[in-house]
Amino acid sequence: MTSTLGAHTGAGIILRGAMLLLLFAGAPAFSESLPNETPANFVPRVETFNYTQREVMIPMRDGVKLKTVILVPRGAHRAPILLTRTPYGANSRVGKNISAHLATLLDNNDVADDAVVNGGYIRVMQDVRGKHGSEGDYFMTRPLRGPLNPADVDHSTDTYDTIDWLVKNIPESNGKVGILGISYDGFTSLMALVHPHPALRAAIPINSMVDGWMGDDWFHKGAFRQDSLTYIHDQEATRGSDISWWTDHYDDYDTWLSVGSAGEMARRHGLEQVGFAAKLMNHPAYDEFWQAQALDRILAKQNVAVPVMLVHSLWDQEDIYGNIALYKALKAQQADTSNIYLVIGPWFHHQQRLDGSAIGQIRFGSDTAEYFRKNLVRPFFDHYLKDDAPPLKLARVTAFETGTNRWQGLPTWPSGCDSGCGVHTQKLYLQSGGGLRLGAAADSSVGSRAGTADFDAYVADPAKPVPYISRPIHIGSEDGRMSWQTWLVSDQRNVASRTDVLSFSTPVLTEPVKISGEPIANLIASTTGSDGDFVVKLIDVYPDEMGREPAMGGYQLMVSADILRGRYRESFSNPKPIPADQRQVFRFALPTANHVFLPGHRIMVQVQSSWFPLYDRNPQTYVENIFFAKPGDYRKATVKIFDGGAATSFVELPVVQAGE
Ligand code: PG9
Repeated sequence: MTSTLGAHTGAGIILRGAMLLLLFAGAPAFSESLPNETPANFVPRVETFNYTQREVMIPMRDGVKLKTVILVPRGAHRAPILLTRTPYGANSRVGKNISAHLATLLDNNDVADDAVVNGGYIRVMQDVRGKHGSEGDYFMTRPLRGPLNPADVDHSTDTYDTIDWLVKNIPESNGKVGILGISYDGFTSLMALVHPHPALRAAIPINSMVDGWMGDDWFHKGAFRQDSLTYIHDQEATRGSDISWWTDHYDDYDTWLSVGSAGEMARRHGLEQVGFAAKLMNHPAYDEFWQAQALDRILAKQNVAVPVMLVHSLWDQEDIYGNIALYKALKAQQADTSNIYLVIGPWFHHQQRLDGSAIGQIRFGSDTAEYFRKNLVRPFFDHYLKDDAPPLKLARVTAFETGTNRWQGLPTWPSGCDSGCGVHTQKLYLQSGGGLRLGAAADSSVGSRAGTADFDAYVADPAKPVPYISRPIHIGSEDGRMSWQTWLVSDQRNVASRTDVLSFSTPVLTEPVKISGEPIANLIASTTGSDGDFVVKLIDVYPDEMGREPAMGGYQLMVSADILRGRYRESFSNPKPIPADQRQVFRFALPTANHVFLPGHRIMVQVQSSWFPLYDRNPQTYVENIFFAKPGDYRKATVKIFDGGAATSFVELPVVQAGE
């Protein structure tokens, strides 16, 4: 039955086909007759737009052309130019919403939106060489010409050549250029300050990558930030960043633990094919490779004459080190720093372009990012770039004080306050059994548990490292769990009761304790291993109950925290094994804070030996290069933190005292 029907049906098709052929006999074949529906060049109708968009390839001194997108507000005349140079795609930097209105185009995407939209600036975004639409070769945060870059070009020359072209080829401009950008684009903004073009009149580098080893993207004081591998993979595998990192677990904790070392993870993802991964893994210590490209060192040797506003985020999950380090270096080494401004805000990395009212559950009482864009960015650029140069009424340092949630205008950093205040180091002593005491020298009889021990101890097991946020860790997800942006404010109670995390806390405060600057950890510790990591977290513990914000009762907010790889305790460039079971000093600075611990709160310090998988695990057995540690190298160690007796661990707090 089926086969008869099939035969019949087939014959019917053949018959109909023959009739159709007869019908069209004499007509030319389809492919010859129909024009392509896609024109060779479609011309978008943009006459109603309130801006024009030009895309140009700007030639550099070596002939390489860089793709550049130029947005000119309609009617612009003698308008200054704001430039951003990026490896992330000039087109995607321009704006998410294709719109006839510049405001909609830039909305939620650009720190300069207020200046451009309301101030009439020309906005320019450029792909750095080797990425996206630009020609040439790519090198990760390409170092300046010299031993690390034998070519004749670098970001400083490319910015120079770009600015030279812009001021000669944009007739609507007034010939003055400002540069700005966040993170990598902050790094390129800083590079523009080396032998700057005379038309470059102002710069706002935000959350810049300054020193990838000491405390920005790649390492923090020797401990490797494993997500760097995913970044390097996506960034360097292709010009267009169109191959993405893969995972094989939902929980990043499992993904990284199942593989072993970071070097093994790199191998499994084919990272030997990209240039930067090998460079990074072959330089685990702070050697000449890192020192020679650290921008704070480089710029402090130059004279930074272009007015600069350095912008720092207090909870920057990527580049919490760089801009403050650069500010300190310039203040210490440059004779005239009257052009150097500093802004410190309560933000995560790149939050300045978003809503700045809160990070996660921590609220700041107002949109601090909008304040920054409107009251700091815009007047700064207007003053230095506009023809009429409106006066600038801006403090040298504008800092947001967390805890009290208020902006401060300060003469320098750290200075405590406008006048009548001073920053003094006060020691916060760890006390046996979990106490913490501010001020007076340690008293060996105080807090010692039954007078028997002058230490607290834990077993650090590389097979069960301390998670940096609660599991499952899936930071890329949009499912409402802890995100990468907010993790630095995550509640530390999620690890406080682990047996490999020590918590020390003051009694409830009756007076506010205000700190401005970098706390410095001074751990006196021993380990049964021959290497080990030390994480120190300074925490604001909220009152047990919080009235209008009930979910904040007892919240443990990290105010400042960092890690030190123990082998670098004496020298960042010359690692040394830790002698087993001998007290050693582990002294290291934590990131800048500007915080008031309010009455009713407590100050807490937590100490632990892993922060996983954010940082690679220390095998706790000294090996030449931890990137290539073998499974057998990872061993448990008993760590003692000395917190009683004559030599007691402490944290130096930069306490602001009023009335001096
Ligand atoms: N923090 C990122 C980065 C900067 C420089 C090098 C590598 C990564 C960024 O957000 O651009």
